Amino acid sequence: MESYIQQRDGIFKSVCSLDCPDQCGLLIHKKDGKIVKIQGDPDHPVTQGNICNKVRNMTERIYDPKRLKTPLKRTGPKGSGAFEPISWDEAIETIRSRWMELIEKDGAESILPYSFYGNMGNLTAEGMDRRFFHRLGSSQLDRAICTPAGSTGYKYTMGGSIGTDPEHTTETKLFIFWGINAVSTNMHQITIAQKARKNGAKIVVIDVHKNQTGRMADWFIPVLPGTDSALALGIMHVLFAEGLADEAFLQEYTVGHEELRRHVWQYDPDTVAAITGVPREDIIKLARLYGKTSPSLIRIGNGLQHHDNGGMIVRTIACLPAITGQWTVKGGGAIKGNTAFLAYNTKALQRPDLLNGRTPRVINMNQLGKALLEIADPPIRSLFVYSSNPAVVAPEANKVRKGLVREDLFTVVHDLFLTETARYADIVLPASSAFENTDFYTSYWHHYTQIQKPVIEKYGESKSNTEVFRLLSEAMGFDDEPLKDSDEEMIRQALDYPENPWLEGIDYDSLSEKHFVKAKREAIFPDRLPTPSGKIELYSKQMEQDGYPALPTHTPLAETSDYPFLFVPGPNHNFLNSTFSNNAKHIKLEKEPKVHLNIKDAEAKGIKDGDAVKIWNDRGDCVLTAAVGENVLPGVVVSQGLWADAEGKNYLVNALTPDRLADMGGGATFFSGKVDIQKG
Ligand SMILES: Nc1nc2c(c(=O)[nH]1)N[C@H]1C(S)=C(S)[C@@H](COP(=O)(O)OP(=O)(O)OC[C@H]3O[C@@H](n4cnc5c(=O)[nH]c(N)nc54)[C@H](O)[C@@H]3O)O[C@H]1N2
Ligand SMILES: Nc1nc2c(c(=O)[nH]1)N[C@H]1C(S)=C(S)[C@@H](COP(=O)(O)OP(=O)(O)OC[C@H]3O[C@@H](n4cnc5c(=O)[nH]c(N)nc54)[C@H](O)[C@@H]3O)O[C@H]1N2
Ligand code: SF4
Ligand SMILES: [Mo]
Repeated sequence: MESYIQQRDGIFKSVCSLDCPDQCGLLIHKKDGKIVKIQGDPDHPVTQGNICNKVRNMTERIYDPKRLKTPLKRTGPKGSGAFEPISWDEAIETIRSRWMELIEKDGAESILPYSFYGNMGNLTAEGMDRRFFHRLGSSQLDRAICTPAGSTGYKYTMGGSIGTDPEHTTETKLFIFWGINAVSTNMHQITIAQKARKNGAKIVVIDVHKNQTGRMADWFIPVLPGTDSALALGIMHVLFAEGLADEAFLQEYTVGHEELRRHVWQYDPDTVAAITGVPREDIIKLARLYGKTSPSLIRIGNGLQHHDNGGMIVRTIACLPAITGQWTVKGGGAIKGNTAFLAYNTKALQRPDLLNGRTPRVINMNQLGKALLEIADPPIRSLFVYSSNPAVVAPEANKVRKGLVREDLFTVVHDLFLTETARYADIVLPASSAFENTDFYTSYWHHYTQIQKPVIEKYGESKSNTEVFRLLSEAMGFDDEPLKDSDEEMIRQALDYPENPWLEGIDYDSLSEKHFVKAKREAIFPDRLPTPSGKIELYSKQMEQDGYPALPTHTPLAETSDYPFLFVPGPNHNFLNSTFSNNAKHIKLEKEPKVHLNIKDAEAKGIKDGDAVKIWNDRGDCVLTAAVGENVLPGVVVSQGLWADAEGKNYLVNALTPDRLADMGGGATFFSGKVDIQKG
């Protein structure tokens, strides 16, 4: 396998591995075999040489002395962080023998893998690991922590993860950033919008928090959490009432527009204002702006879907561009995600055939605590965590930790660092960084597939995810050929996928030569939408069959407790979920974990800017620093960032979040919890 490792000096093309839509092209500068600088690749058509601070400072993380060099075994109580180094042979043999015992006694379903996208490389995130666990017949994980509520909702309307080509949005005249903190989480869409603004484009931001993104907008519209369906329905009401709908488009490309027109009559601006907190005049003004500006783009964020009603919210917003006929306008439409254009052969990569007819139970990753504490038949007796940090990122964190501390749970964690989760492990395995691995990457925003070849040697004795699962396969005595495939072979298999015509010309060789190759996107209209009708489904029979209202509808949040504040604990600018929360440089940039509250609420509670604030509910508590102002509406408190455990501090926001599932896709409901606050 070709790699750049042997070349000790030079500049090498690479790709950002983080769970971020932008998936930047990178240039890695090496001197004496070490990375000395990370820069954006100016040749990358979308990201054009700009990268975020997080990754500009990535060398701090790659060479952080805290990085794990060898496997470890636990020597003290779970959670205490007492470990000693062991060899890979001992680590693998320990896992093998414990698993053999468990399989004998309780069956393979007593073992649960737990992973997410700490590294977005497709081989790393869903390659050899899936093959291995399929062969093992372990319990399966429903990886529902991030997008499925919204993706399911969007799919009901549009048929799949298909949106506007971001490269076309240079022509857009109206950007609506809806429930997305894009300055932090999709910075290149902001760069494009800023450029378009120089040509007269307007930027509207609809959010529960006037954060960096809200502050750069031409118009910021604050909304109450979980009420965005009502707002979208109110916009539809005005569009239809004032003749701003594109009747020709509706006629040709949608189903159910007559039903929708009648249905939204009830969502008049006064009704909607009472639900959303957006004044009636603003609803009308927004609808007129949207109805009269073309091309317009709605960038639908992930914040929206982390609510009890998140699937329906996204389903509803996704109807808007159809009403104004934006899908046939270059630079018009919406982007929730764009993964369909880069869909590859997941069966060939993940090999579900290795299940051999077995159908192991599926456990939703949003309910890890519940699963560890309550599942009985058979109980989960072993957890293998990789590319994720559930002790910090999963909801109901106290339940999760109570599960992790179980003496009879055999836990293995594969990571680059001794994370909060790893501290509960019996065996810790050191992971190589993305720059040390081979992989291919498919953005969920732009249309490029990219390749990563190893740039530096593996740190210490660390190993990639594919290596670890090959080793485990061998140790378990699994002889199946797919468990022995090389990384290059897996990339070739995954990209061999004639079923996706957009992928034509993207393969291992073209990627090796060009580093990034664009999907051959063609127009998806008039009749190529993958919905049951082939059209945009404003009325969805499928939804009706699945037990939802067929038309977009507002439903209130589900929490029944009486706590007075809605709590929205989102991500922050300088971390990537919990990644970087343990790196000194990134912590310094982020300063401290804040909780934003409205001045009226702060006064009523006697809280001043800079005070420590205790936030609590029945599930748990945490203590953050008050940022008092008018950046959130009264009744709403917003925190930013998934902070690492710090001595003497309690920053664990997920101690308060519910493990209820969203209305669709088994999604998480991080932002639908209620809390109380006091000076702490
Ligand atoms: N810097 C940085 N970038 C990241 C990440 C990170 O942690 N840090 N995480 C990555 C990942 S995994 C993801 S999923 C994405 C997430 O990034 P985004 O898609 O931006 O999603 P969030 O930041 O979760 O929430 C977006 C916004 O939704 C708002 N919000 C919450 N509830 C509501 C509501 O009911 N209505 C409205 N209108 N707004 C609401 C929040 O205040 C927030 O500003 O970012 C990715 N990129
Ligand atoms: N309160 C609240 N909670 C949230 C969210 C929120 O907005 N609010 N956002 C949710 C969302 S959208 C998401 S996507 C999840 C994200 O949750 P996670 O996917 O767990 O994300 P990270 O916390 O970044 O943890 C990733 C871990 O993977 C490790 N890692 C990186 N590369 C590799 C590798 O190649 N191999 C191995 N084995 N490990 C690797 C990193 O070191 C890191 O410890 O968090 C969710 N949790
Ligand atoms: S985290 Fe996002 S913006 Fe930063 S370098 Fe990676 S892909 Fe680009
Ligand atoms: Mo996410």
